[in-house]
Amino acid sequence: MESKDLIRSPDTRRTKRLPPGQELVEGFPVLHYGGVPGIIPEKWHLRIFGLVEKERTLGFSEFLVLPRSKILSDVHCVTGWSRLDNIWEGVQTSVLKSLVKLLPDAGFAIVHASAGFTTNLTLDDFFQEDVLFAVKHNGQPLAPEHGFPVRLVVPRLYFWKSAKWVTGVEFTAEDRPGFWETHGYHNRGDPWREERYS
Ligand SMILES: Nc1nc2c(c(=O)[nH]1)N[C@H]1C(S)=C(S)[C@@H](COP(=O)(O)O)O[C@H]1N2
Ligand SMILES: [Mo]
Repeated sequence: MESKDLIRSPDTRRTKRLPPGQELVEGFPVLHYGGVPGIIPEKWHLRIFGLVEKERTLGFSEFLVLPRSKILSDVHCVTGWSRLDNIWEGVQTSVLKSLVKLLPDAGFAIVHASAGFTTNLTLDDFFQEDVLFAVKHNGQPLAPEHGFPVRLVVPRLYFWKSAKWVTGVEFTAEDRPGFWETHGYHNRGDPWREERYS
C-alpha cells in the first residue's frame, strides 16, 4: 500500500543528535551473529502469536498490502557508531493491533527472527509510533545483509533491538531476554542513558 507522510522519530529533533560515546559514520556497517539467510519472499511468513485471542500468520503478499508509513530516524549501534537521517518505509507495529486482539496479560513483545534470534521489548517500547517493520531503507528494498525482506526498526533504542529477517512476534506476560540481552547487552538499551551492557 502507498505510504503516508513522513513521521519523524523524536530524537531527530534534538539539537545535539549524537548520544554520549557515539561517533558518526557515513556508510552503513553490517553487524549480526551468524550468516546472512537467503530468504525467498514468497516463502516468508510473519507469525503473530502468544497472548493474543487468535494467532495469525501473514504471507509476504498479505504483509505488503498492510498500510505503510515512512519514518525518519537515527541509528545508534552499541559498538559506538551512529548513522543519522535514515528513511525507513514499512508497517508500523501499531497495525498489528488491527490484526490480532491482545489479551490483557500481555506485557512484552518477543520479536523472533531467522535462525532462532530473538529480542525483547516492553509493549510500551514496541508500540511507539516510530517503530516499524521496514521493507525499504532510503527508498531501496533492504539489502540481504540489512534484513531482507523485513526487519524491525526501533529508533529510540540501540540498534540490536532492530531485529533483521523478522519471522514473528510473540506477546508474553513475562519478560524474556533475547539473544544479545543474554550475551551481555542491556535489557532495554537506551542510547541517551548509555544502557550498553548489563
Ligand atoms: N536477526 C538478527 N538481527 C539483528 C542482529 C542479529 O544478530 N540477528 N544483530 C543486531 C545488531 S547487534 C545490530 S548492531 C544491528 C545491525 O544492523 P545492520 O547490519 O543493518 O547495521 O542488527 C541487529 N539485528
Ligand atoms: Mo550491535
